[in-house]
Amino acid sequence: MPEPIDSPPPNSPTTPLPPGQQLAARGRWPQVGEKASAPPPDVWTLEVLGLVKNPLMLTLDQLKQLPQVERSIDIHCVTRWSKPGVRCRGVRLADVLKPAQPSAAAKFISFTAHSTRRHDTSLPLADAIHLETLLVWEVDGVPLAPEHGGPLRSIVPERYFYKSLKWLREIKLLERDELGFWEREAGYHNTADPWRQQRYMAPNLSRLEVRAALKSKNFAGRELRSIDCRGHELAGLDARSALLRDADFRDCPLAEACFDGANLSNAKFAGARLRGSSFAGADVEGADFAGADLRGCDFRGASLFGATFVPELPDRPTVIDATTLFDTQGLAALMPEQEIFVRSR
Ligand SMILES: Nc1nc2c(c(=O)[nH]1)N[C@H]1C(S)=C(S)[C@@H](COP(=O)(O)O)O[C@H]1N2
Ligand SMILES: [Mo]
Repeated sequence: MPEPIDSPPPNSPTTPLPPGQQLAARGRWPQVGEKASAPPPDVWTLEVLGLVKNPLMLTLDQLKQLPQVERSIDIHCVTRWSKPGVRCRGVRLADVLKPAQPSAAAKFISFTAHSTRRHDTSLPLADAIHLETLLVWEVDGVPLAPEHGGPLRSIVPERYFYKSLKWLREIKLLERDELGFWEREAGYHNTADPWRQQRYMAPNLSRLEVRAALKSKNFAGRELRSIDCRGHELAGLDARSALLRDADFRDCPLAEACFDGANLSNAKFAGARLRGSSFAGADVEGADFAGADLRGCDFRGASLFGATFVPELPDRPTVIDATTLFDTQGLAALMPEQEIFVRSR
């Protein structure tokens, strides 16, 4: 489920900047990330594909025939500069998607650039629509400069600017999220709400440290409170004695992971594929395992007060069987409804 959005409404230049941001010099627009597109084609086209009934291939002229809007948007880059009140002309993402007819299964949207590394970024479809994502070709009355993503870029208001893709060529609708370039490679936060300072997936670590931890799949003994691991492949993770309160592992591949002795209070494991993982002596109080695959998991010696196992949705069952191990103390700590569910395995 996409998270509810609790950012304030789009702000004007007179409202305060998000925490930790500074104004860019007047009239300046820093250039960040890739500096140029791949050599542009003769005719720039935008493709809309994936989970849509009617895939589209639009030229810029066709795109401009959709209802045009002009919006003043505040840019907030994760590297702490902000440029408020940028006047953007373009079309609403919603108006582009309408004729493509997204299917009900489409929950995420991914944008891909015409660049040598096919740079990409993604977000929940509901957020992209609700935040009024625009596809923009004109800024402050002049055509969008090539170094800023011209002829066409996406701009997602109320998100750090790495969610706004330069040189947009492809929009893909997805059932499961596919992390974008910065989110995957550099540990940038996958929600990226500047009002909540969601800069890095683990707020206490630098992006290099997060990247190293993810690459080596070694969280052992580390302080990774609130780390957001969604979209990362973490089978075989070593998270022994790690501090992972509030960590988010929803839907992650996590088979054969070791969480022995870890602090996982209120961690989110909904939909995680945890086959053969071990939680011996871990604190999983308040943790959510609804819809997870728990075959072969060992919860003996874990502290289970307030943990959830009952599936939320009938079509996303929690997979528990005789190979899922609990001890009597653990079972006794569960709330009655949870205990009945777990015992019936
Ligand atoms: N294609 C592409 N889009 C991208 C990036 C990139 O490297 N390649 N970087 C992102 C980041 S981190 C930022 S802050 C903004 C920068 O846009 P600007 O150079 O127009 O300021 O673009 C985003 N979109
Ligand atoms: Mo950025």
